[in-house]
Amino acid sequence: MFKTLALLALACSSTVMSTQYSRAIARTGGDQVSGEFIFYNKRVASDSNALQLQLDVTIKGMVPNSNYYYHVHVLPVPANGSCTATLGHFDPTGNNKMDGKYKCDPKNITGTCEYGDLTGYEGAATVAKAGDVYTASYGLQYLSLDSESANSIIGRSVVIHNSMDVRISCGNIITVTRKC
Ligand SMILES: [Cu+2]
Repeated sequence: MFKTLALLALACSSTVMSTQYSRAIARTGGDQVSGEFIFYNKRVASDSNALQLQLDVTIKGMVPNSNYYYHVHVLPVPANGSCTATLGHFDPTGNNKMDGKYKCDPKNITGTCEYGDLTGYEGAATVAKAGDVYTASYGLQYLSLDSESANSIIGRSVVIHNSMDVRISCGNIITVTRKC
C-alpha cells in the first residue's frame, strides 16, 4: 500500500509524465456475454493542454465467428436492468435521420455516424474460438468526459448487441476521476 502511494506521488510530481487522468468505466452484465469499457483522458504528448479520450474494451462470453456490436446509448440502465430502456444510440449531431438509410462511414464520422456508434466506426467485435476474450483499444475524439460538452457520455450507458441485434448486455458509464 505504502509503495503504491509513493509511486503515485512520484508520477504525479513529474512534469514529464502526465498522469492526471479522468476516467469512467462501464461494466455490462448479461447471461453469457459481459463487457468492460474503460474511457479515459490521456494527455496528448505534443500539447500539454490537449486531452484525448481513449477507450479500452474487453468482452467475454462471445459465440465464435459471430459479430457483436456495442454503442453508447442515450439513457442509463434503470434499476430493473432493462437494456431496452436506454433508448437509442447517442447521436448528438443527429446523423441518423431515422429514415432507415443510416450508414456510418468510418472515413466521414462527423458527417455520417452517430458518435455513440462505436462499432460503426471501429468495426464489430468477434472472436475465433470459444473462450477467447475480445479486446480493443482506440481513441474516441468525438466523445467527451466533460459534463459540459454536447458530446458528453457521462450519465449514459454502454449496450452490447448480438448478431441478431438483440441487446444482450448493458451497464452504466460510471465516472472515476483521478487527480494528483
Ligand atoms: Cu446499441
